[in-house]
Amino acid sequence: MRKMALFGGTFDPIHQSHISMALRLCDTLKLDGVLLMPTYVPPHKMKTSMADAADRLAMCRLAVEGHPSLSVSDLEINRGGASFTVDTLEALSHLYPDTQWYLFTGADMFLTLRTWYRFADIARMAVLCAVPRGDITVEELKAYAVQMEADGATCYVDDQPEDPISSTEIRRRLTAGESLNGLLHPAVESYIRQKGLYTAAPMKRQTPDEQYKAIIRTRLSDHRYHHSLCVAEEAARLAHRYGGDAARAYTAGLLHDIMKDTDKNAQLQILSDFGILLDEVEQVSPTLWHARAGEVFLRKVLRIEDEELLTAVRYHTTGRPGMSLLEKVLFVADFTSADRTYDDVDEMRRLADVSLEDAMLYGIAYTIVDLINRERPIHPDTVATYNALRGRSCT
Ligand code: DGI
Ligand code: FE
Ligand code: FE
Repeated sequence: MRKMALFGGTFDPIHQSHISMALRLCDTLKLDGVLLMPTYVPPHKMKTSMADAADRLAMCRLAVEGHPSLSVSDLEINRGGASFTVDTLEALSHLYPDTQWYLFTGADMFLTLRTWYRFADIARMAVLCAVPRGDITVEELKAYAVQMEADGATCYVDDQPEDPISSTEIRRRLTAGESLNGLLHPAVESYIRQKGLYTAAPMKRQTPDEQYKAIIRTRLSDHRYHHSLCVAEEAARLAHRYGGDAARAYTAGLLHDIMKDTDKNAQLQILSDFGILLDEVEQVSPTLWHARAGEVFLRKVLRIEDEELLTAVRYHTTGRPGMSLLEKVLFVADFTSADRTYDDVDEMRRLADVSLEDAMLYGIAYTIVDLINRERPIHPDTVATYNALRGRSCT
């Protein structure tokens, strides 16, 4: 039987002691994983400084990156409205059969558990866990646990107190412009700063492209960041030349390699978190993962909904038959951007200005030859794209 914990909270924002506590309890209780569940907060209950649900969710996803045992669920946020813990546990039992659940609650919440809606059912479905903190001692928690156990619950009270940092203190520091030194995951901190969250006077609104640049800057090496800016410029130029939407092509260029420098295991993790199965060639070709993981990251974490842009990112490495103008532009721009220096780059650039299809064919042929020389498998989408373009140029 699997052992999983449900760790609910507003996570406004999620901070490093949430993560270290989740990791520590996961280890101590020998759990297979911890599911972070940011709670929905109805608009009328939101304090003015509170981040909205999409931002809280995005920050959680950034904070768990690189921790395979931690994952994030949008169940309660997507459900909207108030969620009772008992309903969430019931939903999770269906989603994760054969799983023993553990419920992590804050020390203050733990001391009210017996008053929760359908407490008996909660106690039947989950082991109730708590961690002491400054004002609430282990003894106090254990005394309450004994009472709950008399009512049939199973409890676990940890004896190591929680770190004293709190989200309230973090928000106060952010509003006051004080340093956070290490209290937040760097990606969460830059997300907060980019989006101007928790500041009393929100900063001048950044355009989406400015936000995206800041986000890729923290995720990519200098070299890859430079490449992304060059691909953005080149994609905008090509889109303009062929009568497409240059602004959208620019954005696609900025974002296309967003997962390229992410740890390979973290790339696999985001794919499996969202139920993406890799085909046989993908399984043995880590260079193909960043395109698929990139699409998922843009969709789920950055909440981009432009399907054509998402598709362009997904297929930017292999191509696919029947690509749209935006997809072709991104695909070609990745070969002809100003930072590229391979042998045939001049020929490729010349072709790109004559015909996007001719340039794609040349680029794919080059890739296929290179893959054969390196004894690497060729993805079926690459082959299908090559054949479709070849067929076109033969007729
Ligand atoms: O991310 P970039 O380096 O800018 O460029 P890209 O996304 O086109 O990735 C190029 C890499 O992907 C290169 O190492 C070759 C690899 N690749 C491209 N097509 C295939 C492929 N690998 C396999 N196994 N099969 C393919 O069809
Ligand atoms: Fe790429
Ligand atoms: Fe690229």
